[in-house]
Amino acid sequence: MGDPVTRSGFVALAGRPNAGKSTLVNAIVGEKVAIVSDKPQTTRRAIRGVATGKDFQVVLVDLPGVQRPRDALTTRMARRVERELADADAALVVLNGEQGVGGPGDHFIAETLAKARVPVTFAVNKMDKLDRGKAMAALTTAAELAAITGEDAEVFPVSALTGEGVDVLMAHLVSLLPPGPYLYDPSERSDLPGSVRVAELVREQVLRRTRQEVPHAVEVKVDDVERPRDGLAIIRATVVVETESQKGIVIGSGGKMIKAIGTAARPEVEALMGEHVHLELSVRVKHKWRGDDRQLDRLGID
Ligand SMILES: Nc1nc2c(ncn2[C@@H]2O[C@H](COP(=O)(O)OP(=O)(O)OP(=O)(O)O)[C@@H](O)[C@H]2O)c(=O)[nH]1
Ligand SMILES: [Mg+2]
Repeated sequence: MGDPVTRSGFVALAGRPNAGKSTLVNAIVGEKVAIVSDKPQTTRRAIRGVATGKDFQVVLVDLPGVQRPRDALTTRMARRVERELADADAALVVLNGEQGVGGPGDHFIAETLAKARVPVTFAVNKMDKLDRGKAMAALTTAAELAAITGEDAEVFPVSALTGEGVDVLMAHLVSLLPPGPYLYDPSERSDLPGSVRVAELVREQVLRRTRQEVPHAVEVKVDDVERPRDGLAIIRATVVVETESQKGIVIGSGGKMIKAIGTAARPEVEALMGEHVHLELSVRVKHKWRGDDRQLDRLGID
């Protein structure tokens, strides 16, 4: 007998905004590779999270929630979703069990994937929030959606938050991948550059503290990193907003809000970088950056 065969490949996650795709990727990878919030459209880029085992490597492609494009930003997000799904070895549809499964958005996703040639798996997420009756109903509707994509599509109940059901789902995803070598160094967990991960950790704290239009209007960019001595990084980052009033909200009275954002982000940034960090945040207005392709290029959203 030879060595056990390694299976490896890309599993792209599709689902409506807020379904818990990023939470699920983090749970499988075992590290926060994607930020999470209760606001829809948290994820703006494709983020590869790498889960490596003795005989498998699953590269999970976390994606923006599937939605109707409204501006240059959401158009880019939708195109990215299409491209990544076309390139993946398998697709995982994440359904929001708490919000109810089987709405027009879920149907659109199932019908889109029915035309794709990749194997499709469904996860009904947030099972921790469902009583028995609701759980049964969600799983039944999910099975109907799965039937649209093909007779092999299976449905798994999971809770990305508690981890329940995630191992069983993972074993199934691995079984869908072709034999092949590791695609990433097993020590890697994410393909995002460190500076983008830092910017995202700051944005996560902005999302937690703002409401309505503000979370959607915020982007964060790391401008530079200085190392005055070993083990200390001074990171300067800009929080970009669209209007003066949003700038006022993010700064807060007497600078309270921006200070709270920095204080909350710092421990996570330090954990990521493995050194002490001084975060210097400034806030800048870029009028209508979400509709401006040049700004999006500059912010690295493609
Ligand atoms: N109770 C419960 N909440 C969950 C679970 N998974 C995710 N959530 C919550 O659902 C919200 C959305 O989670 P995300 O992981 O950001 O969702 P997403 O699908 O990546 O959203 P977008 O990036 O906007 O498309 C957050 O508040 C999570 O804490 C779960 O299994 N149970
Ligand atoms: Mg997300």
